[in-house]
Amino acid sequence: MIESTISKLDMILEKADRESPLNREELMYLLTLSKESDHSKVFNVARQLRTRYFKDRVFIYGFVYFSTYCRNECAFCLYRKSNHTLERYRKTDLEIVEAALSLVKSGVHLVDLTMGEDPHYFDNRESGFKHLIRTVERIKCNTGIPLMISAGVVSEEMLGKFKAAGIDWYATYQETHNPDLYRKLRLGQSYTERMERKKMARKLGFLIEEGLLTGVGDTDEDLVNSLEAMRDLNVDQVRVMSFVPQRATPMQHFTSVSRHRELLIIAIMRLLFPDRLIPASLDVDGLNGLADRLNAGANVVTSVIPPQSGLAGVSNHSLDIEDGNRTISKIIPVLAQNGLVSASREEFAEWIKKRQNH
Ligand code: SAM
Ligand code: MD0
Ligand code: SF4
Repeated sequence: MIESTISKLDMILEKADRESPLNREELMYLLTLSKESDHSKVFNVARQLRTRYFKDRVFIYGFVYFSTYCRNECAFCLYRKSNHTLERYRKTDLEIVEAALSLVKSGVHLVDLTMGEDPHYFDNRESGFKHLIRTVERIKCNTGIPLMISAGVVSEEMLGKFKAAGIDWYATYQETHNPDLYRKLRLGQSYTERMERKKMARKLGFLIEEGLLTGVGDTDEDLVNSLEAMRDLNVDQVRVMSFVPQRATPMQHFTSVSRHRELLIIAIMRLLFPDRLIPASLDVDGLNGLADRLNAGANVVTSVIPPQSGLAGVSNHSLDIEDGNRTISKIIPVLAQNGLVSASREEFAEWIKKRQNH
């Protein structure tokens, strides 16, 4: 009989290729694959699906981490409030504009404005954010570039103001959709509030990004739950990043997990969300880690940072920044080696418009 010669993996991949939704049991099966040859098969189908929707085009995002102050105590993060071992900075309005303009000039498709939940902004409510709103307006007015705000759980009122100022995307990562694990990671922060704010942002007309951390004690079942939660949220961009241990934090000695897990999750995300954006973040393994993530089906390169700007990364505070490895000119050859090219700005604008109207 023909069926008996077709493996379970082939059947699941054939189903994914038809874009028929995979069920929990199938997702679980994919997550438990351990053979390299099986991973390669999943990556192949992931790339085919990427090509179906995006051809050979990739989008590239600039990253401006403009304040590293934070009122929160996330167990995984270098920038948690009680970590006094690092020097923090808060960039001025002009510095933020300059960094954004230089990124746009270098050819990025979007600028991601990111900060910790800096009390300077959050404790002064509207007046704290007033300058930032003007900065956003200036960047938008000068460049017309799509903008993302990653400023943590911002109030609904502020979200409305960011939208009016020209922000297109709201990014706040849940990290996990297991509330018990969440409590251990995002200490003292409400799971529900974070989820609900994303839904609110979508209602306000933002595109939204949801993200996972892997290697933080997440089980396969947790990941399946996350993939289903992301499907329910109908997110526009989905990401997974490997946890990178940070000095002087509660998780600094946490047992590390192979990068294969992140790559497999990227590929499974592509099977589930063939027409969405999936980042390959330079923040985890720098430029060296880019090819593997593209090979697994990612179609956005994130965390491009202008050198000599004094700006930091998140999971890797300084990796590849000052030596200019997180720049477009270093990324383009890696894209080419993988049969990919940087999309035009028009193509990105078109994709955004389509998602906004879907
Ligand atoms: N402060 C905002 C927030 O938490 O939503 C936005 C910036 S936060 C620094 C962005 C993301 O970086 C986090 O949601 C988390 O996924 C990631 N991150 C932080 N520390 C990390 C680490 N040690 N390893 C990997 N990713 C990390
Ligand atoms: C990145 N370092 O894209 C950035 C950051 C926040 N929206 C993004 C984690 O990898
Ligand atoms: Fe602050 Fe974001 Fe780091 Fe949590 S992940 S400590 S909210 S900067």
